[in-house]
Amino acid sequence: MEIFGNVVSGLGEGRFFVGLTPYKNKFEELTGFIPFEGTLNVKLKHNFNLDNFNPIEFDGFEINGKRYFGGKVLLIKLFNKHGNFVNCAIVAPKKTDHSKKTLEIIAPIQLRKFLSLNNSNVVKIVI
Ligand code: FMN
Repeated sequence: MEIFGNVVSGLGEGRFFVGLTPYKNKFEELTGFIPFEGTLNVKLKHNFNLDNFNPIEFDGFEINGKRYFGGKVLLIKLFNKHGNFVNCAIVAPKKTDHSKKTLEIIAPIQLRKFLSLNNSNVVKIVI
């Protein structure tokens, strides 16, 4: 299945969460890569329901009495317009500011740099 979307900016909060050791460890276990500390946001034209694609669920945890939510991950390939791609994953935290049209993507490397992506560039997601 192929989905197209546009690169958009976030508030940079994804970076904080992905950088937390418990999330990092979970993502390494579930995806096989240590995630770069940051998420790439991709905006779609339509709502996207991760549950249609058998995502892997992960549990939340607590640090110093603060609760961090669990969520779901789905392995994908992300392509730029030149056909270059990276194996990465969609992360859908249970609690997020994003609508169902925006996907947060984690990868072993900085996607914007490696795939030469700027805001509004079209990307292809292959599930
Ligand atoms: N938001 C929360 O309020 N509580 C959480 O426990 C939480 N866990 C998250 C875990 C991960 C791995 C990610 C990527 C995000 C999480 N968020 C959580 C969502 C962020 O608050 C925010 O909505 C989202 O990452 C958007 O960030 P951005 O503006 O950088 O795109």
